[in-house]
Amino acid sequence: MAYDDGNIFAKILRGEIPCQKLYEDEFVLAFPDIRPQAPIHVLVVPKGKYVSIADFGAKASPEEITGFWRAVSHVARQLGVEESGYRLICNAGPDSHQEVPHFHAHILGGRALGHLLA
Ligand code: IU
Repeated sequence: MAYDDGNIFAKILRGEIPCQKLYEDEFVLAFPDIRPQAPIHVLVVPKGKYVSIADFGAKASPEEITGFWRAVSHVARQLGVEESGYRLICNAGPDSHQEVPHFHAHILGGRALGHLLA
């Protein structure tokens, strides 16, 4: 799938739509999900234009990949869930209900999460 510059996260990254910035560096922007599924539900979005985790893994530079995952764990620490624990979810494709075609990770925490993901 080709990257669509009109997707909502692209607009947020360009500053066309506001968000509550929780963390930003050269590689990522992190902000709360508008439909939180847990007391803490934050999205970490790479600044590069990647549709999916497959696209990210195939096309991103080693610096971008390292920067992204470092930022994810940094944000989790910043949110105070490093000790209590949290779940990372990266939806990919129709069966996962990936809604926004710009790769991102969900950080979910702040309560005991269920054992099953489905
Ligand atoms: P998904 O993995 O692509 O399904 O996740 C997209 C998420 O983006 C989903 O949890 C939405 O609630 C969230 N979201 C948002 O935070 N802000 C928005 O303007 C839109 C979706 I549209």
